Amino acid sequence: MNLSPRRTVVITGASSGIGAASARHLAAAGFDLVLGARRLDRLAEVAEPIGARYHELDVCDNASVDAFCAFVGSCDVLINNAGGALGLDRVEATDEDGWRWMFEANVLGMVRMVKGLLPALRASTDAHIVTMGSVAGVEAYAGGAGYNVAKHGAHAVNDVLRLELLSELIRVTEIAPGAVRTEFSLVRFDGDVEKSEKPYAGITPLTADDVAEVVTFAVTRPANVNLDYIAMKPRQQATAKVFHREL
Ligand code: NJP
Repeated sequence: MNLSPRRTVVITGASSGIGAASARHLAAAGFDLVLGARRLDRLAEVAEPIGARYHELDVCDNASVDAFCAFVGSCDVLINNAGGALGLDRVEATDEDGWRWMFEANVLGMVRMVKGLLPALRASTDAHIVTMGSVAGVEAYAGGAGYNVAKHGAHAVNDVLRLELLSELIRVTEIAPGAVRTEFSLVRFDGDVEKSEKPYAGITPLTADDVAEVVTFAVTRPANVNLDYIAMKPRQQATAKVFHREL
């Protein structure tokens, strides 16, 4: 049993965007943090100012996940945030490698982390698994198939975990944002700045801090409360692709 009064949160994909913002918010809320991502320099920039421990992590690689989980030690809250989208192609133009990466990162990456940290979570008196899903995990859109498949998959795994871990009282929460201004779009469009700006044209998107506040709220509820699924979007977004743009 981990009897430390300070709870430890592990965040994957903490080198930028929502993961980095969540690290800052949760550190301010009094949690101990262990952060993982592939870009160590960026991870250090997030971790060092807030006194977080950090270690290189590629959730697509079993050996990397094993090494990271060995480094973690105790864990009360696992935040599966690592992931993202690649491309916006019609099904007929499917890039299979892109689909494979999305499935690896968003679905199997989460599964590997859960498998790796379940022993530590089981040793906690109040364990919680939070996963960053997406509006794309419950809604399809043209050009979204590869990402839709991945985030629908992550959504399903979350629902399964909530059932399988029920008798162990491990909380399972999915947070599903709409448009958030992070590096997400730049990654999706392979560094093409012009294309990556288009989803934000004429709207005020969510910020990573907006989502981090919700992450913090979810993991600071009393132990008897589980927030199963939280959808959040900018005021100007109604569905995955329907926006009120002021152009
Ligand atoms: O994007 P970004 P977000 N192993 O690109 C890491 C979901 N979401 O913060 O490894 C380990 O700034 C990567 O780190 P690095 C989205 O699907 C977003 O928006 O150093 N880490 C970076 O820290 C994702 O699940 C929006 O490159 C890996 C982080 O992931 C989550 O929100 C909308 C990794 C990505 O940060 C955070 O994304 C939505 C790997 N193999 C859902 N691959 C949105 N922004 O609009 C990537 O519905 N990372």
